[in-house]
Amino acid sequence: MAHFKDNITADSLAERALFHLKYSRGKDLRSATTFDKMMCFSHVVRDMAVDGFIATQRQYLDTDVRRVNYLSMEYLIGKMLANNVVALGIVNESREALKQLDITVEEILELDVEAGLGNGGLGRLAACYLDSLATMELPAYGYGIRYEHGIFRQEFENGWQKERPDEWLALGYPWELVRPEYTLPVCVYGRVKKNFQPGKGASDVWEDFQVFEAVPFDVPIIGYGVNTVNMLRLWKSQPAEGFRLDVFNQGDYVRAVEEKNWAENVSKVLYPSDYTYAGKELRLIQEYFLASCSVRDIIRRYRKTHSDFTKFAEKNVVQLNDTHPTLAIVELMRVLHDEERIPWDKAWEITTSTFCYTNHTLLAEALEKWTVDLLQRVLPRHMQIIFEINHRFLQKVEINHPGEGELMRKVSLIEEGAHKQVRMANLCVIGSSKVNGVSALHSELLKTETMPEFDKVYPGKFTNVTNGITHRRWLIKANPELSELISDQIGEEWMKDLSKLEGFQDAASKRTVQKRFMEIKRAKKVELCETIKELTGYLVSPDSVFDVQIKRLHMYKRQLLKAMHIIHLYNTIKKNPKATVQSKTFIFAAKAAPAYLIAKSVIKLINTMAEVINNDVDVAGRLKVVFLPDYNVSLAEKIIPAADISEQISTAGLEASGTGNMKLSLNGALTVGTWDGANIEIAQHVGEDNIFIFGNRTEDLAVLRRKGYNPWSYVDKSEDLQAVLEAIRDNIFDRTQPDLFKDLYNEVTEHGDFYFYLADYEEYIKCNEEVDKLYAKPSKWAEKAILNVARMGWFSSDRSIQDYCNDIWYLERTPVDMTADIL
Ligand code: 26V
Repeated sequence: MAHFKDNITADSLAERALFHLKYSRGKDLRSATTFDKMMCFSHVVRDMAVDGFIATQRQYLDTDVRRVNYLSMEYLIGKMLANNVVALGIVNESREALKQLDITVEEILELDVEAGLGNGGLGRLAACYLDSLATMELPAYGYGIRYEHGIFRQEFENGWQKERPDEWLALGYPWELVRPEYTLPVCVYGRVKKNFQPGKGASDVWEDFQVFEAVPFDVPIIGYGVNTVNMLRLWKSQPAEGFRLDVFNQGDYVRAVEEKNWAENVSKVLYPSDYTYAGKELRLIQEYFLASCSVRDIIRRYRKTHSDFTKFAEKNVVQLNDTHPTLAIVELMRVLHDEERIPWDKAWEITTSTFCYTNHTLLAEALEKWTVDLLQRVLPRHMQIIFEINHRFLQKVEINHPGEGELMRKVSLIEEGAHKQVRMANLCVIGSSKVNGVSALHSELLKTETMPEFDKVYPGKFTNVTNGITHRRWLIKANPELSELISDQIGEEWMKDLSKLEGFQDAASKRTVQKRFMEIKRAKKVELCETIKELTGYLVSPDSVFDVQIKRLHMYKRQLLKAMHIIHLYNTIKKNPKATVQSKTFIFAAKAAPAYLIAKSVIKLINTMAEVINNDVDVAGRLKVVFLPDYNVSLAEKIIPAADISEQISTAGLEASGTGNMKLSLNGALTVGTWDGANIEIAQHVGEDNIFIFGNRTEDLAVLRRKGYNPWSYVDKSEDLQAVLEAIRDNIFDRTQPDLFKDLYNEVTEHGDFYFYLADYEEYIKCNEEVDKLYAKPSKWAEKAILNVARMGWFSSDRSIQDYCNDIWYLERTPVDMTADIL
């Protein structure tokens, strides 16, 4: 099939770039900065994407194909230029073309803009899924919010995290296309009036609302080596056109302009606290903003080829990325019932067959519950609809489960109490045809522990889709050297179909391959050393083991347990300066939610430790600690290929899946991990001999909890642990501030050690000793690392998307024909 990059040469790329330099940026080659060149080259690539984009949309329209609409409050897509150049297969042509612009690819890639419109795993997963959907030629739309400020930039001041605004749009974002013609109004506040019409009965009319607008910005998502270019549609809020300042606030012009600003605030900033739900009004409006305009955009598109709603659910599936866009369920009901006048039962049937819901965490503090009061005020008609959904649902439950009052109470959409609340997860389950968790363990716990009543009410609704990652960004792009080694051994088929990576297993025992693998690892470590020097000033050795823990900072992820291990090693050397300790560099990167004080203390502790340990001559050459600031997708792409050890040490049962664990293993890092989330499935795929598993399992912790867990029992029997805890309690790293880390000490002792640090401590230390023993046998180590790479094929997000297609979405592959005359 013809491809839209056919006929692209280095010369034609250079010519187009010079055209954009002149007419998009108003510069000639002499006055152009590196940034200008990056922007104009990105525009050249975007132009190519637009050709594919138009053909793709036309193909979907002409074939009236079933589509998936992925609704997510977060997308962590990271830098796009390199990814797009790889996807279009124009790497060599680009290199050549850029020479004609007197610049290298590396120089312009450095200046590409990182779109950080997400907090962590959930947002990055959405980005990997968009990549797979396009590559697998599936009809898909991503819907999200174009936050003016994405996840905050993290700086350290005296070792403490300081948040700075992310200004990713300040100099212009080359990948978006604004589409003002598809602007939609969004309504909030107001009240509901009963309207009686003779002969027609009563209907509920929402009135006196305030209106603002949603403008879509489309980011093309280019499939790898195919014609498909899907779109990520990001909504920006703005005051409604023709907003009458005099009407809005008579006389006081300045106040009126000020009040007009509230509409701009809706898409102003990403909420940076994952896992802690705060119940803020602006957040609710953001969620409704995404839900409302996305639903109506989907309807608008459907209407191009349909005159009624009978086929709506056949032609559309809407996937809810966690509960954040749940109001989409209610919004679709409102449009179908109130605006389209479809009877309730029919509207409900269409709605529930359209939606599906993915749960991403079992942590209670992340569960979204909006108070009835707030919902009533912001979205009065939606609150009524929620009550009606609940009423009808409970009636059915009563019939099928008579007398089960406790079950009724648990499945109700409304949590009773002083302040009644709407349980968004319950609304998702009731309003969806399928509900999935993100790893085998997590899905099982969701079904049996968190929502067993719903499993009883809806047998068969709960299912699992284990997360995956796109190997195109996380291997081909991030680690071209390792990719080349793989291709030398097994050819290039694996790039298209990661399950083919299996073939690389046979090379694991070959000395020559092991040697090349370790050389590549070292080269990636040398590159990272340079980055570490730039970011922290610390010099670390590529000959030390790189032990990596990179993820959001959360107590359940237990960065503090890693810190305790480091203190243990430090104490060991200080006590016996001749002790043989494997030379290691501990690398952390993590953002803490701005209000999560104890998490911020962990950052301060590790930074304080780093300063002492990295300057202590007694441990020189053996221990180094670095905390890299401002963890984001681009930094992950530099760290992951250089990692020897991947720390995945969450409290069992609490990490829904993890995806960093997959990226690290795919790049040949050995996992040190608990029996949690996708670690379990990684162990099953790479083999338990090729992973380091330690600690209490979910069921062990259940027993400990039941019996009454006492962290002190571990302290009493271990002098080593006592010394580690005292080091934290007394802050041996800075005696001038002895109380600094009392909260951390209390967390794992006095306050009950909610996350079982002490219960897992001893096994963790022993496990790390096993790691060192293995590292002392380089050939064995290399073999296991290579086996990790070779056996990770199953964790491609292509496989996850295939699972979604088979069990949940039922989409058809829709190749895009470029031969037709499109322009
Ligand atoms: C929750 C909340 C609560 C309300 C305020 C804003 C906010 C923002 C994000 C979240 C989501 C936290 C859930 C999350 O990111 N879960 C992670 O999802 C990954 C992808 O499935 C998975 O690999 C991680 O294990 C899981 O922690």
